[in-house]
Parts: sequence; structure tokens; C-alpha cells
Amino acid sequence: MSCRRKFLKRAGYTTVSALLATGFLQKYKQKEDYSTNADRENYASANVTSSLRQLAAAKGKRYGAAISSDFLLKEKDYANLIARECSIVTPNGELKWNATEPQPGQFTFESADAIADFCQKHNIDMHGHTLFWHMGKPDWLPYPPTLKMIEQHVKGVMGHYRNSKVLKSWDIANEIIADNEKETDNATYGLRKGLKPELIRDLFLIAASVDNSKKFYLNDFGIEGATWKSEHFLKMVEYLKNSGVKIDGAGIQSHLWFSTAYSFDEKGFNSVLERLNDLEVKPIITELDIIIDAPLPDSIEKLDQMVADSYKRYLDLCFAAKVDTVITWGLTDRHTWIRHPDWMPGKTFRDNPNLWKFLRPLPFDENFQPKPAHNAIAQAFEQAS
Ligand code: 9MR
Repeated sequence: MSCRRKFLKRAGYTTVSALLATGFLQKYKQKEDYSTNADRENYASANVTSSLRQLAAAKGKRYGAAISSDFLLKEKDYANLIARECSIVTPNGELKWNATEPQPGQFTFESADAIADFCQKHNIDMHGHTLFWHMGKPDWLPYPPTLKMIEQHVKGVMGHYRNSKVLKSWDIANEIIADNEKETDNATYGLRKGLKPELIRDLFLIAASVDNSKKFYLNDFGIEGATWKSEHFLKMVEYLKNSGVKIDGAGIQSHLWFSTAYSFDEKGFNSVLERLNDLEVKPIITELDIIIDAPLPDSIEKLDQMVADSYKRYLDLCFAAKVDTVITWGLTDRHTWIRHPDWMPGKTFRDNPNLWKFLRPLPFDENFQPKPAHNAIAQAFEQAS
């Protein structure tokens, strides 16, 4: 077995290589029309002296990133940067089922607690990700798990953080909507094969019975526009609301692709945000990062400017719809999942190692220096009402 396959197997990613092979990541890409961006902002030359967490706080908002306990322990400058910039963090993997309940009924919280302690020390909120997912799960666990397994897991994990002052919200369920109509056996809600809406309802009910003091989210990707997926996601949110289940918010992951070659669905995304607000389900941005798709510019400077423009455009839309929490999936390009060989995105990049340097999706670069994307995020917070 190749190293890559071994890794995929160990991590439980039976479908990842297949998904990459079919280019599924392409399906939720978004366009930026750089040519008409007449008032291009001067992010590159902007002199941002405040941290993103300060700029966000000035508008009653939160900014944060997904972080890893490993890096926190090993890289002091990384820990300092997170403490300075973030008012909320999401553990990258430390709260997933494979990390917290590696054997049935045996719980371990060492690495997640390391993040919770860090949050406590630096006055940072922690977003609990996630109690239920088809990946990041131990080999013994079927998908979907039985209700009994869910009950044991939710009691074990949520119970551990019941009295936590920093853990304020949970992604109760992650990525339950299928990628398209061919991959569901549930026409109404478009759930992943084998999933029933009642199971998700019961998961939320169990969660509320363990600890209803936290905010409960349903989290997903590919819902940043009027897509088959966003339509079904909204239906599922509505179903949960109508079932009388506690659901406070919707996590809009926002792993985005922008390009001059295809359209950004501004109208569709606005309507998703509006419909969530109408349902009184608060939209937050949970996993934002931005890839620029082909045609690629001829320099990294231009690429960074395009990433920055895309951040600004996206966040302006979010803030106009009163979104108050933005979490990027990582803080620096040194740690982004997108550069990991097992996640290397679709056709443009996967087979072209000379293009990997164009994967610069986050606000800080590999050397922890702020990029134009950082200044664009700063400016979006400054201009938010
Ligand atoms: O970035 C995460 C990567 O390091 C992990 O190996 C992987 C499996 O646990 O999960 C990645 O995070 C995913 C998140 O949990 C859910 N949305 C997509 C994220 C990127 O794949």
C-alpha cells in the first residue's frame, strides 16, 4: 500500500482520494470578477496596527482560526500569533470522534484540553468541532453510528466540557448533506446515504439533554450560493426547527474557490444568509480559506492581491447580512490543510507541483508575516457596521 493510501486509511478517508479524483472540490468554487473591481483596496500597503481580534471586537464580532494542539506546543511563535489574533478557535481534529473516543466507551481529552487551557489563558472562545461526521472517525465506528453509540459519545464528550467556560458552541453535526442528488437516498433532505432526518433530530435532542447551555450548530460546505446542496441544507435546518429541536446556528464552512473564469453567486449566497436569518438560525463562517483557480496570474504578488480581493468581497457580503463570527481554517499558509498532499485540490494543482506555491489561502504566510489577505480581513472588519 502506498504511503498516501495508508494515510487515507488510517485517517478513515476511504472516499477522499475518490472525491479528489472526481474533482468534487471544484463544485463549490466561487468567482471573483477582478476586472470590474474598480475601487481595489490598498491592502498591500495598508498599515494595520491592530490585531484581527481587536478589529473584530470593535464591531462586536469575533475572528478566529482552526488550530492544532501539536503546533501550539511545538511552535511558540505560532501560539503567540494565535493568542494575538484570535478571539475564537476551533480545534482542527482534537474533538473529532477518532480523537476523543478511539475505542468504544474509552474517552481521551488530552489534546483537546490543551487547547481549552490555552483558550482559558488567553481569553479565547472555543468552538467544539464536531460530535458527528462521516470522516475523522475511528475504524470501529459505522456511519451512521447507532443511536446508542451516539448517546454514549455525546454524553462522554459534551459531558466533559459541560462546565467549561471557554467552550461555548458545538458543531453538533458536520457535513450531513450529500454532495449531489446521485449520492443521497433521501430526496427530501439530500442526506448522505444511510442517514435519516430522525437520527439527526435525535442527536440534537441528546445534545440538548446533556448540555443546553452551549450554542448548537449544523455545519457544512458547498452552501455558499444557490446550490442543490444549500437548498437541502436549508430544508434540513427547517426540519430541525419544526421538530422543536434546539439549533442556534448554521456553520457555513466557506472553503472557497474564486476565479476569473466562473461566477461568484452573490445573489444566491445572500439568499442563503437571508433564509437562515428568517429561520432565526444564526449564520457564522466556520472554515474560511480561499483558493484562486486557473487562469493563474504570473506572480505571487498578483495572486495574493486576488486572494485579498476575494476575502474582502466575501466578508463584505457576510457583514452586510450581520454575520458576527468569522473563523478561517488555519491562520498561516505554513499549516493549511490545502497544502497537504492528501488534500491537494483538484485538477489545477494536484498534478502540477510547480503550481503549489500558488496555494496561499490564509491571512499569514509561511513565515507568519501578514499578507494582503490579512489586511483585507482587517479592512472588512473596520468597514462593517
Ligand atoms: O484540516 C483537517 C485535517 O487536518 C484533518 O486531517 C481532517 C480529518 O480530521 O479534517 C480537516 O478538517 C476538515 C474539517 O474537520 C471539516 N471540513 C473540512 C476540513 C478540511 O478538510
